[in-house]
Amino acid sequence: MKRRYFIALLVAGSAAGGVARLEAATTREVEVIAEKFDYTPDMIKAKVGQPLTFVLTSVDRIHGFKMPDFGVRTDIVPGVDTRVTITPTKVGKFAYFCDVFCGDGHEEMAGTLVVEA
Ligand SMILES: [Cu+2]
Repeated sequence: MKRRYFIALLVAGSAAGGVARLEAATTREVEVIAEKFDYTPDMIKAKVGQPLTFVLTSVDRIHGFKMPDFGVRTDIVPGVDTRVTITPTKVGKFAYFCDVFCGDGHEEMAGTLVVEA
């Protein structure tokens, strides 16, 4: 009886796009805006084991987004939402920074991901 109920829920869930909603509930999204020579926010908190999607946009020019500790690197293009998802596996502070030269001040363009247990 229990199993039948579970299957019925699965079918109903799929028909209503339940799989996509389930993902949305477990993956947190954080919007990151790039602009010479900052990221907003420049400090992001995350939890171990919880997927985190960065939604990256730029308001002026192409910037980069690099997080060596997570093997992430992408361009951030004005007018485009670029999505990158990570699942932190360890506690700590991890840097992200611009790796596309964008002018004087480029070297300062960085932020910190703080992963907590
Ligand atoms: Cu730059």
